[in-house]
Amino acid sequence: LSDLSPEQLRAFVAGQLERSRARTVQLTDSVDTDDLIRQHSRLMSPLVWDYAHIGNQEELWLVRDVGGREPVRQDIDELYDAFMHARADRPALPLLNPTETKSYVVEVRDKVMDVLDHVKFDGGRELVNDGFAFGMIVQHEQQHDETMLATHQLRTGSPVLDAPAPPPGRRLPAAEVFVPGGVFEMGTSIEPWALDNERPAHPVHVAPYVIDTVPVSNGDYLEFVLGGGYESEQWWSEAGWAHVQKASLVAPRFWEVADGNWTRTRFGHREPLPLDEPVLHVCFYEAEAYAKWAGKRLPTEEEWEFAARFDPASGRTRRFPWGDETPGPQHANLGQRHLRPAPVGAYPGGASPLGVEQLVGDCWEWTSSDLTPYPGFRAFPYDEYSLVFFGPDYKILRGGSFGTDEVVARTTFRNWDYPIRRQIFAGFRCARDPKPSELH
Ligand code: AVJ
Ligand code: FE
Repeated sequence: LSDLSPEQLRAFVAGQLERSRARTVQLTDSVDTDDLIRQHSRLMSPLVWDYAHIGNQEELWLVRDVGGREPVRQDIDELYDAFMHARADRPALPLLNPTETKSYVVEVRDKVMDVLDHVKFDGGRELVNDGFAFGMIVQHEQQHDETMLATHQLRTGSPVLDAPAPPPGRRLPAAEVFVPGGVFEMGTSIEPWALDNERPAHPVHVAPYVIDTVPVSNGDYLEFVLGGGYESEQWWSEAGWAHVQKASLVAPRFWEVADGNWTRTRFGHREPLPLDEPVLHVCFYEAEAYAKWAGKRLPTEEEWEFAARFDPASGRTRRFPWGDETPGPQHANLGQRHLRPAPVGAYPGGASPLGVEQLVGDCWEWTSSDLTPYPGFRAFPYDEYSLVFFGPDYKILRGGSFGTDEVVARTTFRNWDYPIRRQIFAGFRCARDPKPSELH
């Protein structure tokens, strides 16, 4: 982006804004008014809340702050402030109805396009440098679109979303990859639209480890289920075992079994469990327990990022596993192009130099790390994006899912959630310490 002329940057921003809005409109126009207002799960907002919240954040940052314009609807700020009302309480608020919501977001967007026409990208404001504020708002909308996609998955009734099947899987050259470790540059100081918690770039030493070539599949995970994994305390952490008992977990969310036939529900379709597809809708505790059962562990986020970015030939830290090019359909399953993870082995074109695959896209991957600030972290442009979440309550997820847009799916992007959450598109891969014989 730094190489673009102001006119090229303006066109790029306009294209990104348009793309995210088309997705938001698809996710909201595909259901009726009733479904927009309804609470599909206490874990989620009504879709119409996300929709207006997207417009409200855009108004706050781009119309008022960047543009210095008069507020469009200051009276509704409080309703759409995520910190004022818990998701479960949002349906009871005097929210804008779907028609009001649509005209509100359109009115905001019209003003934003005018702000974009006049903005000076090099006017000395850090918020506007390289179009950052616009990039932040595009990513905000795309992240809420993924959240709305998760709401669609929780919705009951006939299917409304459709997409072509992902590419086929393939047999892998090896189930695991040995990673020699070393020092790499973690995080970034140069990605113009990277968010505050991804910054700054800093050297990190990683000890040698072994990591799964691909995410754990439904077939792999089914063995753990059938092997009594959920009934055996020995595989679970103390907190994990307490949770599995309390929540009566017996299998990943959306799985069902009848007469020994396993099925799963996906956006309103019940279908045979696809054994070669990465497992989805498991919480951190389930991922951790599976890894222990398999004689392994979850990777740290340092190990995940090293596997995704380190090029042993040059010693350089890459942008993406496959190089510096932005993701294309040959690299990764992103952007709701397919409404499911692709089978394992489906993306040889997305392999890292070490030979690790499907790091980007398909499913978010739980890591063993808590959400903590990098050395030199500075909250920007607001404390409520990351700062208020730092601490031991949240676990880091990496890599993005089939529902993550490419504008979000940087290899430095850090997602986080509570270790009990399963409604997000999360799976995992395992890692382990090398055996002494593997170190020579
Ligand atoms: C980074 C995905 C955890 O959805 O809660 C959206 C992103 N922040 N609005 C979330 C976010 C403010 C955030 N996650
Ligand atoms: Fe938000």
